[in-house]
Order: sequence, then C-alpha cells, then structure tokens
Amino acid sequence: MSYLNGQTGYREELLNTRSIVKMGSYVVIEPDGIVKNAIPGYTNCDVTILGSPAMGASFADYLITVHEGGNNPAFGGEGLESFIYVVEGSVKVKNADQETTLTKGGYIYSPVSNTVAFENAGTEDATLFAYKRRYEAVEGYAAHTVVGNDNDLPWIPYEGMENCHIKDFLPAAGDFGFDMNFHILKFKMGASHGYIETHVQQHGMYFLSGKAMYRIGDDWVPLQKGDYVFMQAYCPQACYGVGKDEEVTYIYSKDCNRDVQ
Ligand code: UGY
Ligand code: MN
Repeated sequence: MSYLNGQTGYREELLNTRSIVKMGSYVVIEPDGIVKNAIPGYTNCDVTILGSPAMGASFADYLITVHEGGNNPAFGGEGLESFIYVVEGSVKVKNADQETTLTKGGYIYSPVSNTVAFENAGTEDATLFAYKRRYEAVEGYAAHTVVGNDNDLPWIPYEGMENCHIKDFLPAAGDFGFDMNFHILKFKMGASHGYIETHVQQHGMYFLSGKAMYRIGDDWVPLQKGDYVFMQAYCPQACYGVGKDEEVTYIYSKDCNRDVQ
C-alpha cells in the first residue's frame, strides 16, 4: 500500500502513460505527460518543449499556451528559422517583413535570424505549435517570410491516393531557399500510407484530430488528438486512421532540398 497525497492506494494516473521514449528511434509525448518550462522571453505563457536536440532532433518543437496579454517579443534567434502554427485562438505576429493577426489554422514561416514577435490577440487562451531550426544555407538561394491559413490551402491526394490527402505550407520541393517544409496529412477512417516509409528526414508531428494506429519503428502505437511524436531519421513509419468520429490529421515538419553532409 502507498500513501500519496494523503490517500491510500495507488493513483491511477501514475500506473500508466501512453508516452514512449525510444532514444535513437522515436518519442511519443501524450498531453497528460507534458510539463511547463520557465523560459526567458515569454510573458504570461505556458511553454512546453516537445521536440529538442536532447532527443536527437535537428530542431525544437514547442507547445505554447498564450494567456490573455501573453507574448514573446522575439521567437527564433540568430541563425535560426522559425515557424508558428495556431492550433486554437488568435495571435498578433510581427517580423521584419510582415505584421498580421493569425486565427485558428494560421501560420507564419520566418527566415533565418528574422525573429517573430507574438502576442495574444484576444481574451481567450491561444495555443501554438511552434518550431525553430538552425538554417542550412545554399549559396544563391534565400527563403522568405510566408504567412497563410491552412483553411486556404488545397487538399492534394497524397502520392496519388484517394483516401489520404496532404496540405503543403511552404514552397514546393525544388525551391532551394527553403530547407524544410510543414505539412498536414489527413487519413480517412481505415485509410493508411501506401507503404512503410523509411527515410533520412526526421519528423516532429502534432496530432490535430482523430485517432490512429501508427507503425513506428518496430511498434504499433495508438495515437490521438493532442499527442506529439518525434521520429528519428530512418525510423520506419506508417499510419492507419481509426476511430469512428473524426478523421485523423496531424501537422508535421520535414527537412528537404538539401544533400547530406
Ligand atoms: O512526408 C512524409 O514523410 C510523411 N508521409 N510521413 C509520415 O506521415 N510519417
Ligand atoms: Mn515520413
């Protein structure tokens, strides 16, 4: 028998977690397992570092709750590119090129060293999925600020499939100013990837809706809205959309347009 918080018996929430850490292969962080960090630059925000170099990622992913009046005057940094996606609520964003308000589904990509100021634009909490990465330049090419909303992006059949679709946030492969892209994938119930992908690129992904059974590495992992997954390079991966209420969608990053070093 244990005595926790003055109660007898085990606390159910300490017996199980869906979070998984397989360093060198993949990491799953479920919402119940996230912790908040105090980080310089943020005012009135709850900040969780989801993906980071500590797990082998070439980037950092954040889940940020921006409370009323909350802000960060300089997300990003010297040598870093950044991307912010609005999961809920609305924020005002400003970088050296653009100033606008992003509502749910809105996003900004800000090129290397061009930091982004954000602040809550309303009275409700805003939830952001945000990303930073050290930019890999190619001589003669440059990236530029991109602002939009995923509601305005077309769903494109993913690799020719009828029941799996993708949205691409940044310019297509072959625009060598960009060394990464963000996408949303959507699987109809029962739909899956056409094969188990195994590729050099890493992913950080945040589940926006629905439920999935996901082949990651050697495992089959149940995933759902609110979960975060980091996949290391060459981690075998394939998704089945499951559940009966909602199609599964997730936003994810993928580096592109560069040779290996
Ligand atoms: O673009 C991709 O590599 C994507 N299909 N991977 C994934 O969804 N795990
Ligand atoms: Mn992939």
